[in-house]
Amino acid sequence: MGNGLFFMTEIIFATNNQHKLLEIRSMLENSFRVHGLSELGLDEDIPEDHETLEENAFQKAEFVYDKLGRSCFADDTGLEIEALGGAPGVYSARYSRMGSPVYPEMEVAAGNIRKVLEKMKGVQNRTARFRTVIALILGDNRYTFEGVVEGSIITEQRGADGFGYDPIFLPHGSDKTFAEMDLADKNLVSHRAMAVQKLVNFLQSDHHSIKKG
Ligand code: ITT
Repeated sequence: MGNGLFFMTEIIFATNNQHKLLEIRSMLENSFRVHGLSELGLDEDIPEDHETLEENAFQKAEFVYDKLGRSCFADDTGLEIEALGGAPGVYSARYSRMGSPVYPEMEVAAGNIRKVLEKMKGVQNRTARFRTVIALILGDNRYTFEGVVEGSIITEQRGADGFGYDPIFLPHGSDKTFAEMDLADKNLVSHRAMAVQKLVNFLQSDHHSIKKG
């Protein structure tokens, strides 16, 4: 952390997802104060309509940077299932609302899980990965950090913690799904944790430090 006089203590996380905010806050609690958007009075839906995680992550970060004029980062995450050709991937958030089948009557996360389980019925190759891309805007500069966790899709939901696709994702080497892990355990191995660790290493390196206060 350089000469100890300079370090970034505050950063804005451009997300509307309270689960992501909780995860990242808990990872960074000893080094950064992470501000979510609602505490900054920004409650609008942030558009994300590109074809890659990286473009979407930048779209979210740029949106917030334009509104607030302050350095910030955003996270775009996808679940990539090998047997489905990488789907839902960049469309993970709205999977149950597009293509076929659709589950408009179900809450989105429940519908997304239902659709994956439906598409994976009888499929032998269950290999999948979560990929997170974090886009950071620091003044005039733009950076990305990626985290990936390999695992598999199970045949029935397990666990009540976490969010999104966590109940059907079993990380390699674990007998618990992400939804059966507490926050601290998920943060030891998750895609998001890996991307955040790279972000932190970068922010804490001498060259990119920002003056405290
Ligand atoms: P923001 O864009 O506001 O950050 P979001 O929920 O729209 O929030 P993404 O577009 O990155 O975030 O999420 C894509 C989908 O993947 C969405 O359905 C999430 O619930 C799911 N997802 C993201 N991270 C996940 C994780 O760690 N575990 C399980 N599902 C996750």
